[in-house]
Amino acid sequence: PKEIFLKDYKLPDYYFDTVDLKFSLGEEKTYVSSKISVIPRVEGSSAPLVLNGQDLNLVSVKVNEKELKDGDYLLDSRHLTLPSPPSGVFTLEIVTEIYPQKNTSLEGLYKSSGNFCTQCEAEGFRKITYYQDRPDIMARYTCRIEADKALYPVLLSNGNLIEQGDLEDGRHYALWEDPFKKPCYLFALVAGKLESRDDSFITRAGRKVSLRIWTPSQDLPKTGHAMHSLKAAMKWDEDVFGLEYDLDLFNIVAVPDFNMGAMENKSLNIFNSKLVLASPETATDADYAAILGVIGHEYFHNWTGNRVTCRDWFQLSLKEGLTVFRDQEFSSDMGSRTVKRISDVSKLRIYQYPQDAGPMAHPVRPHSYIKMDNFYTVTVYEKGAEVVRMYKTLLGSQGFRKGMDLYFQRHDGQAVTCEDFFAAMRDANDAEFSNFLLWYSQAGTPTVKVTSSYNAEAHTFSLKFCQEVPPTPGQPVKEPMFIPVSVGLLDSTGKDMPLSSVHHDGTLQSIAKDGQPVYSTVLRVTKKEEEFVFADVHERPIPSLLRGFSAPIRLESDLAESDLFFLLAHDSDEFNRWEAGQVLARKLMLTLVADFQQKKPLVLDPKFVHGLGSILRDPSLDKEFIAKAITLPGEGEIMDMMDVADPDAAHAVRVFIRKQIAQELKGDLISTVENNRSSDGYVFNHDNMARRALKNIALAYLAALDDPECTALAMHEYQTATNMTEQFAALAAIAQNPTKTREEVLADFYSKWQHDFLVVNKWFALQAMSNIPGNVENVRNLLNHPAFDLRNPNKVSILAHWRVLWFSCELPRKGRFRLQVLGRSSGATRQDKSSGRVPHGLCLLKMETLRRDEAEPC
Ligand code: BAL
Ligand code: ZN
Repeated sequence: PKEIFLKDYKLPDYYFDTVDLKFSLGEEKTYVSSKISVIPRVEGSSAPLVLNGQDLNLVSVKVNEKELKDGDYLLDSRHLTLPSPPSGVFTLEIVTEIYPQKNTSLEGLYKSSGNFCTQCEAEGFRKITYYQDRPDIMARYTCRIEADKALYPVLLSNGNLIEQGDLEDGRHYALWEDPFKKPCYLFALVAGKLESRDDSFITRAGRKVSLRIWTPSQDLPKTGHAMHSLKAAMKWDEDVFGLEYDLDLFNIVAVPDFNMGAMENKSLNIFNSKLVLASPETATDADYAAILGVIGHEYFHNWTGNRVTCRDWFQLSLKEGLTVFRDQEFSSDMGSRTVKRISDVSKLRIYQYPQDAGPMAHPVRPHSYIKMDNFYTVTVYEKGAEVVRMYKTLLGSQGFRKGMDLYFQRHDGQAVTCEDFFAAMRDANDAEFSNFLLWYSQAGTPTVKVTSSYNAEAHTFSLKFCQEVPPTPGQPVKEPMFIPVSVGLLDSTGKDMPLSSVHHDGTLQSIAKDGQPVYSTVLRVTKKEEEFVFADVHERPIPSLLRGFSAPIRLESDLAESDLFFLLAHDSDEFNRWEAGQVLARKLMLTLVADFQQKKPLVLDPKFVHGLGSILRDPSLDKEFIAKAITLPGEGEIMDMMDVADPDAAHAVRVFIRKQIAQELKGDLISTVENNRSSDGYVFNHDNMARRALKNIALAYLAALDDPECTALAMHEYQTATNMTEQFAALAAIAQNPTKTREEVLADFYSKWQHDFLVVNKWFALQAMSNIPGNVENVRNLLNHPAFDLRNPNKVSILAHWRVLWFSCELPRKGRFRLQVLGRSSGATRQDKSSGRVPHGLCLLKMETLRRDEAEPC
C-alpha cells in the first residue's frame, strides 16, 4: 500500500447520483448488484473511471445496459478501471460475489453471531462492491435485500422501508430507500433474528419518529437505558443546536462482534453490544454513562458527519472532533459539568498527551496516511474535540451557535474541510483568529510557562507567558499557537476580583462588559512570549489559570504550594480546584519518588492529608467531585514527569500515599461508606451516581490497609450489593490484596456471572489490571480460559488494559522495557477510539518496564 498525502487531494472525475443496490444473501455466497448513475464532473470528460474493490469476485459489468467483455475494463486486486467510459451521464451496473461468512476482518459485510451486518467506515464498502470509495462521492441509495425468511426474518438498511414481501423457496425481501445523499461509508445492512424495543419521539416540529433498538430477544430487557439515552439526545440536539432528526425511523442494532464502539450509519446505527445493553445488576455507572455518551455521539453524527460530511479522510476530525465535543457537552448537561470535564481532561492527559509526545505523534488533521484505519486516534477524536471547544471558549456560547448555524446553512449535503468549519465560525462572528488553524496542522502538546508579578504601587498584576511547541516526527520546527487562556484573580478572602482592563500589545483593553464587572476573562496568547498586565488590582491576587482547561496544553506556573492549597480551598472554578489538588499531589509524589530512590524513609506531608480530609468532610461539595478530588494522579502521569521513568518508585510511592491516607482518615472513610449506602433500587442520575462514586472510592482506600476490619467491610458491601456498580467496586477493593479471600470472591463472582459475557469481560479486566505479585502468570492463564476469545475485539482489548500493547503501539517515551509475545490473531481488527491504535492483525504483547539495573531488553 502506498502513502496518501493531503496535498495530493483531487476532485473526483465522476460523481454518482443514484445507487440501487441488491443483495441476495446466501449461506455460501452473497450476490451484490449495483446500478449507479454516473455523472462526469466536467462535461464531455472521458477520464478513466477507477473504482476501488477488495476481496471481490467480479461477475459482470454493464455500461448503459451493455455487458462489457474482458479487455473493455482493467481489473487488479484493488481496482476495477473503465479506461474510456462514455462521455456524458451513463449507467453502470456491476455484479459481485462475496463471502461474508469467511470475512473475519469485521469490515464490509460479515456475519456476527449468526446475523449479517456491515461496517463500511472508513474503507469497508470496497469489500462489498466496486465503487469510488471516498467520502466526497455522495449519492442517493436504495437497497433491496433478499434472504431466507426463517434464518433472517429482519432485513434492515438505511432510510425508509418502502416495500417488503415473500419470494419463492422460503425467501423474502425488503426494499429500503434513503432520501438523503450519503457517502458509501454510511451505508449499512443488517439481516438476522432480532427483536426490537419500540418507542417514539415527537420532534419540536411535531413529527413522530419511530425508534427501534434491535437485539437478540433475550437481550431486549437490557435496552431501556439505551432508548432513554436516545430520546434524551434527540431532545438535547433540538434544544442546544436547533437540530431536528430528519427521517421517520431511527434504528439501532447491537452486535457482539464489532470493531469499534459504534457506527453512525444513516438511520441505522450499529453498536457494539457493550454500549447498548445495561441493567442495574450487570452494568456499572461507568457503563451507563458510556452508553449515554456513545448513543448521543452516534445520534449527533446525523448532522455533524452525515448531513455535512468530510471531503476526504484527512478531515476526519471535522466530524469526529466536533461530535466528541457535542457528546461531551450532552453528557455534561445530563450530569455534572465539572466532573465530566475532569474525566475528559484526565483521558486526554493519560492517552493523548503520550501520543503527542511519542513516535506516533500526528496533527489533528494528518498530512498523510498509509491505512486510514490507523488514524481513528485519541488525537483526531479527543484533541480534535478540544480544538472545537476552543472556538466556543473564544466566541462564547452564542457566538459558537452562530458559527454552527452558518456551517449547516453553507454546507448541508456537502463534503467539506476543516477550513470550511473554521470559516463558518470566523464569518458568523466577524472574528479575528490569526493563527488558530495551526491547531489542525501542528502536532505536539504546547508547553506554556507562566510567571506572575504584582506591582503594589501601580496596582497592576502581570502574567508573562512563554510557549514552546515541541518537535514531533516530521515537524522539527513549530510556529507559536493561538492559545485561549481563561483567567480569574482571587483576592485574599478567596473571592474572584472584578477585572476591569488589561494592558496588552501597547494598548489598554477593557474587560468589563456593558458596565458590568467580569470575574473571568480569556487571554489570547498568540506569540512565543507575551505579557498581559491587569490594571486596578488592589491587592496581590492568586491567579486561577487555564480555567476549565481552556486549551490542551501543559501549563507550568510559578504558583507556590501555599497558592495551590488556597486555590484548592477557594477557587470558584471547580475544575481548577481539582487541578490545584492534582498539581499538589504530583509535586508531592515526585518528591517522594526522589526519597524512595535515595532510600530515605517516606513521610507524607500532613498538610496534604489535612487538605484531602477537609474535602472529604465538606458537605457543600458534590460527592462525585469529592471522589475525583481525592483520587491520586496515576503512576503513568508521574512517570511522564520523570527524566528517567522509574515504575517501581512511582508504584511504591502511590501505594504508600494511599495507605497513609487510609490510615489517617480511616474513621472518615468508614463513615463515608456507611453513610452512602442506599436501600432504594438503582437509579441512574447524578445524585445517586455521585453517592456510589464516593462510597466506592472510600472502600478502595480502606482496602489499601489490608486489615481484617476493612476486608470484612468490603465483603459486607460485596454480599449486600444490589447493583453491579457497588458489587464490582467491592470485588475490586478485595482483589487489591493477594489473599485467599481474593481468590474465593473472584471465583464466586465468576460462577455468578459466567452466563453474561459482558460481566465476564469485567472480571477479566479486573485481573488483567491487577498489581498483585505473580500476576503475569495469572494473565497468561486467563488467555487459555474457556471464556476468552482472541478473535473478539472486546475481549482482546480487555486484556489490553494490562499494559498489553498493539503491533503499532505506543511505547513509553522514557526508560527501557522488554516486550514478550503472549498470543496472536490473524484476523484484522481494531481497537476502539478511546485507546488509540488500530492494527491489522493482533498480537498480545506484555510490556515490562526494566529497572535500571536489569539486563538489556530483548
Ligand atoms: N465513525 C466511527 C465511529 C464513531 O466515531 O462514531
Ligand atoms: Zn464518531
